[in-house]
Amino acid sequence: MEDLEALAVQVDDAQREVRAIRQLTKNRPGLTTSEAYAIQAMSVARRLARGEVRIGVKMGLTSRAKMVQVGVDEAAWGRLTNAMLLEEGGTLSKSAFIHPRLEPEIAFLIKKRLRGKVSPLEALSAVEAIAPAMEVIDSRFEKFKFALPDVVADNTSSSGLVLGAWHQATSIDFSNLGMVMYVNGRPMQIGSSAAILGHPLRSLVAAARLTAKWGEALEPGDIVMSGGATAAHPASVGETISLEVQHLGGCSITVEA
Ligand code: OOG
Ligand code: MG
Repeated sequence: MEDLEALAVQVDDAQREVRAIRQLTKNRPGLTTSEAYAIQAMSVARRLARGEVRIGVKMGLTSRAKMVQVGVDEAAWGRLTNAMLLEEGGTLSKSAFIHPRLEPEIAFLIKKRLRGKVSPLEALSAVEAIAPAMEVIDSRFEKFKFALPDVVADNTSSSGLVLGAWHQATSIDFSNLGMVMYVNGRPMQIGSSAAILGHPLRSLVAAARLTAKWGEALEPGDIVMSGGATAAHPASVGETISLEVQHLGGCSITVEA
């Protein structure tokens, strides 16, 4: 456990000091995914001890495009805190990140507790609203390279999120909505919400199941990020990156030095 705590300090320090570190599995080839989730819990506990507040969870690697981009083919989850929230229409300061990338996602706002094995219908009835969202991921590992235990220990690269307007989930069929991520007005990544496990609701079902495995639940008021529908876009200074989701509107952010 002490040994895992030391690894938690490593990833937490890398995040705070905006400094890439060596993959944990290079020094610890036997590191398991279970140990990695313990490291993640410890490193996020350090953030919470510094005053950050938990605001929900994120799913990652829930689309083929994402799995192919990073070479990891299993979905994983991470924790979101209030310090990660970026203002919609605002700026992302690139110097606060190592090598940030943006991903087009669908976010859920939870109104009823979800824990463990739930049906898609139960999951849907626990959703207050859905929103177009972009996640900022910023692997703490050199060259954005990792194996599953590394990325899990690193809170699944989580580092920021931008949310568009919330919409009542029951009024929209969000199984297959067009999603376009623009860079300075040019379409850069084009996909569909169907790329997220076939239906973003499946990502929510998976989030309830996976978090319960580690003793957690999705709580009323939580935000759940369903995972990138396309490959992530590496952010460059001067870019305005925006997402448009069919029927849901969009959100945007401008990258500054
Ligand atoms: C891992 C996190 C992936 C997503 O939406 O698929 C993720 C990474 O690619 O660094 O957040
Ligand atoms: Mg993501």
